[in-house]
Amino acid sequence: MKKRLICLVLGALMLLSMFAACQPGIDKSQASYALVTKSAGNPYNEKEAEGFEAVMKAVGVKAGNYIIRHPEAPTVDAQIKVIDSLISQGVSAIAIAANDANALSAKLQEAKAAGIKIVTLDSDVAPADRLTFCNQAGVQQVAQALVDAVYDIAGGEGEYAILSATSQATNQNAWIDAMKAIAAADAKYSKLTLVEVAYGDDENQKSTDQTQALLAKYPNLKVICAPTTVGIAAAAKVLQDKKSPVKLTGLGLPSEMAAYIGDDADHSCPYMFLWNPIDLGKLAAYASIALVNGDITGKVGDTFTAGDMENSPYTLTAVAGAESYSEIILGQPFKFDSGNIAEWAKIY
Ligand code: RAM
Repeated sequence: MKKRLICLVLGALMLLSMFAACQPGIDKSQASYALVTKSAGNPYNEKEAEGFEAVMKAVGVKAGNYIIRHPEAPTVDAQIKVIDSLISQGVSAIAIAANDANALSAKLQEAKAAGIKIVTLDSDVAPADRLTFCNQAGVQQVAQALVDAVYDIAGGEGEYAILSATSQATNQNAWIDAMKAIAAADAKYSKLTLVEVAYGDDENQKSTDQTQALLAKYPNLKVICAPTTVGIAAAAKVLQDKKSPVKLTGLGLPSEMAAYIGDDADHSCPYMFLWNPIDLGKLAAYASIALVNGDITGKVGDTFTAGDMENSPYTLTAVAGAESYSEIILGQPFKFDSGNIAEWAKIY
């Protein structure tokens, strides 16, 4: 009797181990996760990385098994170099904030063919080149908040300019296109004139130079809208140092903008928006893990848990205009003004 029981238990154990061996990716302890940001030297990207790393540590991924890469410049070439090295290292997943919507396609397809799960965050690629996109806030919501801010700060009429990041950045281009569409569709905005979209390439000096050029070119300029944390910080300093009457809004990192936010003539930016970039990095980490574990495949309707994150569990929803592809919306754009900037500046 005893013998038969032992045989049964041993048999069951053997079956179990055979089953485990057949399961792809069953040895989760060996999975490795990479984060590729847009570029080095941008504190926003460092905050994303902070969130990504915090999750990796919290779920017990070993130090060597998560890799954070800030490419040397916000360019496709710099990202391709990094992806090449990640493919040869054989990572399990890459979370990337793309510097171009299309030019990474071949390299991402190569990574996919090597069995790597691709997820985007912050700045997307063509949906067929990734499994899902961690979207900081809906494109429409961001664009609406920015158009309304320009309208409000300009007093409903006059010239405004946009100071963007690189001309290829998917996220900035999506917001700018949506801003133009919103402004064109409603007569309310008809007295606002967009004079130029300038590009500071998410570099401080270039953004500073572009701000100065805008001021020189458009003497009637009322507002600059910079949907980039690098651009807005550079423009804020130029305008405030010059005591310029031109006002600023856009997307800024509270820690970099605290000195410039205020309602009086001494401050260049009455208010601005952002989301929590640390949480965006966390979301990308949890999405990567869920993809590697097979908890989600990237299809619309998939759900996954994300530790103690506020909106966990998250659901993959359809991308507007490309309904068979998914994205994960982190939340809503959040407004920072003189009333709350000091508190948020301590966090990110
Ligand atoms: C810059 C980057 C980033 C963008 C923020 C708002 O740091 O361009 O991609 O999301 O600004």
